[in-house]
Amino acid sequence: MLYPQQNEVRNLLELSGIWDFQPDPDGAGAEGGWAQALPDARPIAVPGSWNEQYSDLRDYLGLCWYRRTFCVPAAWQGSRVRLRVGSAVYHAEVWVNGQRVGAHEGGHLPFEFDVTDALNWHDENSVSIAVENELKPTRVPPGNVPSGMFALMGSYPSASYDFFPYAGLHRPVYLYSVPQQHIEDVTVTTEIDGSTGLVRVVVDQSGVGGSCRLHLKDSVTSVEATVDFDGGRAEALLRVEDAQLWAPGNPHLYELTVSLNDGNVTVDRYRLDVGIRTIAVQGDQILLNGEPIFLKGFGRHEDFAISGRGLNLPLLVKDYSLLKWIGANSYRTSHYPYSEEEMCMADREGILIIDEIPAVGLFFEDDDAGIQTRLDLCKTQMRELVARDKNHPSVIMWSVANEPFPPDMMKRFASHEPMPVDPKTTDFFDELISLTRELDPSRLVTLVGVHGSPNEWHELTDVVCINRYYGWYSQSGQLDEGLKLISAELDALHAALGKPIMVTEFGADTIPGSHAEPAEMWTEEYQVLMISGYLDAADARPFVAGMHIWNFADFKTGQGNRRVNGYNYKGVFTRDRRPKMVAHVLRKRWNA
Ligand code: BDP
Repeated sequence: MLYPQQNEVRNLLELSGIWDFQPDPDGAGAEGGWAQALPDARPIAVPGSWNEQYSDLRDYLGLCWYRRTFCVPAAWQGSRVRLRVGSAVYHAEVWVNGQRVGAHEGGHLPFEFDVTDALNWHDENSVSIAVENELKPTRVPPGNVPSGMFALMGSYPSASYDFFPYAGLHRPVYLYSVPQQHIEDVTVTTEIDGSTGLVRVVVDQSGVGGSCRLHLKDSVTSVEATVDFDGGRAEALLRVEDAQLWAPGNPHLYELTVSLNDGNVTVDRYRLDVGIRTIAVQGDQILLNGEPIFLKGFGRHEDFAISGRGLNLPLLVKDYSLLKWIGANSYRTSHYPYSEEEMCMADREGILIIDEIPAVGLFFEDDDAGIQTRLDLCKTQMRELVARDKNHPSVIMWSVANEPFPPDMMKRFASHEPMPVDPKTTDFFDELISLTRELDPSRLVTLVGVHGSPNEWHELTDVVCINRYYGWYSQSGQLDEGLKLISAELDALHAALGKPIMVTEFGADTIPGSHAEPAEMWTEEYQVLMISGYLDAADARPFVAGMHIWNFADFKTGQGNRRVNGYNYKGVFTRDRRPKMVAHVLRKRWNA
């Protein structure tokens, strides 16, 4: 799915801004009744989360209506016009001029509808979007799950995950035009042959016939090819001699221009950045461009005061500057896809991404129909994510889930030995991982396991990713004991699985300004000792291919007896991006 673009042929109108807005707890606007007009509208910012903009809506996750008007430039007549929503959490239904144009389930991923036939060309138009984020066990991520860990912890609102269930239109809304015959999709994959970069480009168009001109260039290179469409598809291999490879430290990007030609006339055009790089696993190492790479970085969140989970561009720039400052080379989009603007920034700044679907808090205790519903949703989300992010060189690995809970979770928490798991759960991930590999054979696939996650699940993946909190949730206050256990478990996992291992989460809640000697839980000293201890354990084991600290910054959660102020305080930075003591320790270590 191509990101909308303004160029010589295509046009773009961003509809972000202040919209009319009204909560609809009783469903009074049902069947699109409120798509004509909102009876008692108040203003709201798009993008943004409604929970941060109005006190009475902080915990409200039911239906809300967004509405605004716009005019379409006359020059767009004759084109196809699409309405594109970057992210609506969790379910959205869309009307243009009172006419229903479609619906989408699942947050954090873009969707679009062709609205050409619903538009007024000589008058104002309206768009209405009804959004709700009700927490239900059969959604991904689930909520209001009656049993299991999250039910026990009793967090409010009752999400099955440890971050605030922000709701609303979180990313820009665009109206854009494409010509009648247009480029529908472009897929780029790269390989390396000696000093030559091989760039395979597949172009899909809406019609048939015509030719496709490809031009790949940077300041020294210019490679061109023209190929005829075979039906709706054209395919070419571009050879770049003395290619500059894309990698952290030198994230070199070439610009690819794709032109759809009918005879001598260019009917459509699309440009995208291309990074030439390969990613693979060999034995117990991750190889980027054929060389071992160690992933240093974080799990993160899209989270900030007032903007909530809404796209916040100054925050995005600030976070990348801090990632550079501290010497990180990677992060995971825990626990949902981040904005496309984030992915472009990662390409440009040379940050490696583990790209995760919103499959957090998966469980297996309900009936087969419930499990199947979640599997189908996970598959849809993976299809949508790969379609969105397949051309980003920064994305090196897909993550199919974070911490799915095996059925006998409580026993597993107590045990330090691997326990066999119900094969139906392994089949679930086998199906999801096989689909992911089919969708994109060029990248790695992982599943991020909770303490006690079965080896059978990790056997399915390219890289073993585990989240561990020895010294925090278990062995509390006994770091030495905790560090012995993480070391022993890393060795056992390596002996059993023989693959690269990453610890994708480890960390300690830390109240900034809290100190103790000797170190105690919640102090800055304890965070320093815990994170340093885990990093030392990894350094002593060459099969550990990466360490991601939980979390980059403090973030908002629901209310619960383990979450002071409704925050998770495991950030290396505070929520307003001030460094805690450990940030300086990491900066020295990662820049050494
Ligand atoms: C892990 C989860 C993460 C939590 C973290 C924590 O993957 O979302 O925020 O624990 O408890 O289990 O801090």
